[in-house]
Amino acid sequence: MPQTVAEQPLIFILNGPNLNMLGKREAGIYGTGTLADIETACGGAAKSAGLRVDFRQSNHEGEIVDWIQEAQVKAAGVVINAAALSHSSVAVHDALRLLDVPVIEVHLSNIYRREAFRHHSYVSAVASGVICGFGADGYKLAIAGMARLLAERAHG
Ligand code: CA2
Repeated sequence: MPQTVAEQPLIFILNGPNLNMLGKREAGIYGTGTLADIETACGGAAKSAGLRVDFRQSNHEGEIVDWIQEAQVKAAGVVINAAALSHSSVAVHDALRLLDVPVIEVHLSNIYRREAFRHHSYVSAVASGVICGFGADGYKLAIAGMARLLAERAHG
C-alpha cells in the first residue's frame, strides 16, 4: 500500500549563518535566488521523492546544534549547509557525529575553488555525501541522494 503523506520520512534541511542574505548580496558567488526560493524548490523535490521536509535557517551555532539533536528523535535524515560553521565548528561536527541517521552536506559554491580557509569542512567527515558547486540545485540533488540512502536502509 502507498504511504500517506504523514507516513513519509521527514528530513531536516538545516542552513547556517548568513544564508538568509541570499539574493540580497554576492549574487556572483551565490546566485540571485533567495533562501525562500530554495525552500520552495526543496518542497517540490521532496514531494517527488516521497519525503517531507522541515527547512530551517539560523545565524546561531547553538541553535543549529539543538536542531541536529532534535533531528535524532524526529528526522530520518539531515541535509545541512552549515555555511561558515562548516569551516569552524567542532560543536556542529560533534552533534552530527552522534546522529544515527544519514547526513548530506551541501554548499552552493564550489568551496575548493575559493579561499583556502573554505577547503576544510568539519561536516564532511560525518557526512554520507557532499555536494558543492551546483548552486541551489545542490539541495535538490541532496534530496534525491537522501531518498536513495533511505530506500537502501529500508530495503537492506
Ligand atoms: O557555498 C556555500 O553554500 C557556503 O556554505 C556559503 C557560506 C560560506 O561561508 C561557505 O564557505 C560556503 C556563506 C553563506 C553566506 O551567504 C551569503 C549570501 C549572500 C550574501 C552574503 C553571504
